[in-house]
Amino acid sequence: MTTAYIGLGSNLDAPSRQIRDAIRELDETQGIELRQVSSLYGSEPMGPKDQPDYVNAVVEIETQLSPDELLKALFIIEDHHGRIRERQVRWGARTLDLDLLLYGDVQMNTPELTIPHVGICERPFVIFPLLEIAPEVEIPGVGKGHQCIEHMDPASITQL
Ligand code: PH2
Ligand code: MG
Ligand code: MG
Repeated sequence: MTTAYIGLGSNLDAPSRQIRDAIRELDETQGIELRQVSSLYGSEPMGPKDQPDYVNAVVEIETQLSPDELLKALFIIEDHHGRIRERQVRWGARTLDLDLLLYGDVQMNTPELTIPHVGICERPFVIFPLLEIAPEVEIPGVGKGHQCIEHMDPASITQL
């Protein structure tokens, strides 16, 4: 079993409900056990500004799935939420985004999957919810998670 962290984001079609439903679906997925769930956080969009604000959260899971199997499971849940990958603008609006943030102490970089996820340490809507449930988290290749927020404005996100 490996401890992994998943980042959830949504800014379309009742984002908070999308996030809550996705957390339930993760819990119901074979090979995934939900361990911890952060609060939901609201923030302005990173990227194009002509889209609604986002709701984000992070969950901790224990999993028997490999990173690739876990990524496939995340895609299936994203697809349930009507996410249309082909028509998507980079950093544009989406009903559900599930990002594999950390998988044990694994570091990998393939065309399909980069672990740790890029931007964990730079994005307030990822690092604050992650630290809420895992204050001592280590980001392989980066360092202590809490160091990431030293120069970050906590007001850039709102706990919902
Ligand atoms: N996700 C994006 C683009 N911009 N901004 C915030 N605040 N939160 C997100 O999850 C987010 C974003 C594309 O996945
Ligand atoms: Mg994302
Ligand atoms: Mg994604």
